[in-house]
Amino acid sequence: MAAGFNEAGALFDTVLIANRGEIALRIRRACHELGLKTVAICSEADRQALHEETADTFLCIGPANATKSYLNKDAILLAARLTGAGAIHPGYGFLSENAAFAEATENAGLVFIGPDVKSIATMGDKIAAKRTMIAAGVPCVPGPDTALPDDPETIERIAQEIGYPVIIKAAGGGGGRGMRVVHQPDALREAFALTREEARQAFGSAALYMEKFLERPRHIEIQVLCDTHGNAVWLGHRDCSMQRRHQKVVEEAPAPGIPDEIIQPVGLACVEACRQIGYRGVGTFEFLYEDGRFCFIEMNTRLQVEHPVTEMTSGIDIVQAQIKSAQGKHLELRQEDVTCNGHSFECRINAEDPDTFLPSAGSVTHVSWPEGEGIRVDTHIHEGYRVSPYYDSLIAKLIVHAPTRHDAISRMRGALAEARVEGISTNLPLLRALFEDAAFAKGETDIHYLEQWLTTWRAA
Ligand code: MV4
Repeated sequence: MAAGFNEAGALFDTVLIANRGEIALRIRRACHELGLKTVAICSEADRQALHEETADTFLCIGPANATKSYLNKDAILLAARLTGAGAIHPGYGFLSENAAFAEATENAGLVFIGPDVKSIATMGDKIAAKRTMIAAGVPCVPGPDTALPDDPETIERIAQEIGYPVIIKAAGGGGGRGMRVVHQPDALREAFALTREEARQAFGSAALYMEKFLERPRHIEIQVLCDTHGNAVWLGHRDCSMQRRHQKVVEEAPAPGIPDEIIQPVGLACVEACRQIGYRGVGTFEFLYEDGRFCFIEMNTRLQVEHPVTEMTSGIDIVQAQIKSAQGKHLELRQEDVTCNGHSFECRINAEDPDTFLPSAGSVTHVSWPEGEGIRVDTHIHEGYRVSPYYDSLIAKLIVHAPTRHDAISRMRGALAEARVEGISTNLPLLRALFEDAAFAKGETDIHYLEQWLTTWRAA
């Protein structure tokens, strides 16, 4: 028997789910549908919840503080060894894009359900990522694909060549961390020095790069799916512009109003990039879209929170597909088999204070979800569930699918009206108001829209 294979000749038959909340349940469901056993892990803060809701094997691996539990590599690998798990699914957040954890998992003889270590490391370095994309023909934001030097004159020359405004970003940043916009030459030196120091402190790498700053872009992303045999497809696109402080609030698929002939070559370039780097599993290419042009900014090497909107439009179970790819299975579909239908929205329902946006912990006294055609709810909460203050405030994702964008908005309005979560405060009132907004209904909103809208909504 080849190394790494179990008695049945499969790479693994048990998956340890190294996450919590709705995504842990989502992954468990996909595993069971594929005939795989699962092992759950939890922190002391989540122990009660797992006791109440799961018949699965579960191990409490550490205290509430995620550093000592969901981020504790050794504890997770030990849990896998003790339970006989053959693979680890990291979900999103936590260790999902941690190349060192992926490597330690493979060194322990286990399968990491995600891309290869080198792809994770390359995309974690935003300069290396950009260089990779340029080589593959993916359109990028104007600016060099090399780190900035220390010499002020050279930096000033680079900024002149790009044209103001520019943005300085940390190579080790991403997701909105470690970046600074510069509007005119006299602000460049200080912005550079401050970002350099932040990068050194926060990311362990002082490397910085510079780009043209796009002022009113939309955030559009492309979902890819790859096997380990050189096959890759893209599953359409999503618009994730409705965000506040880099936290997405509503996502939709497809991104509205994007001409097919503009996005097609971009999707094909993403697929080509995946082939060139030997990417495996699922991934997301993030773009800024402005004036009819796509500019790559980052690649996420994990399953994303908003994957359901693409599942709804493509009809493909992305989590199952990701796991099958990790099992070494051949991609069952070619690009021409991928057809996206209708329109889907996802609302992220957060346990948060409507005024301060601070997480609101407490006991859920009542919960009821809408049901019906084209409605899906991904959640881990139930009556009596105690929302703990330690983790992300996401408590549910309300997802709808309908033939047109207009129908999907109506369906979401009805679904939001029916949704009830009592005992804790949530952003449901905000979401209901947002789905009545005219500009949002037209699909004309950029990445700054929600924050502007919130200032008027909160004043009202
Ligand atoms: C930018 C940009 C404008 N121009 N890069 C923020 C998160 C990180 N992924 C990259 N980000 C941005 N990069 C250039 N050249 C504006 C943002 C940005 C943003 C991007 C996507 C979604 C929301 C955003 C909110 C503020 C700024």
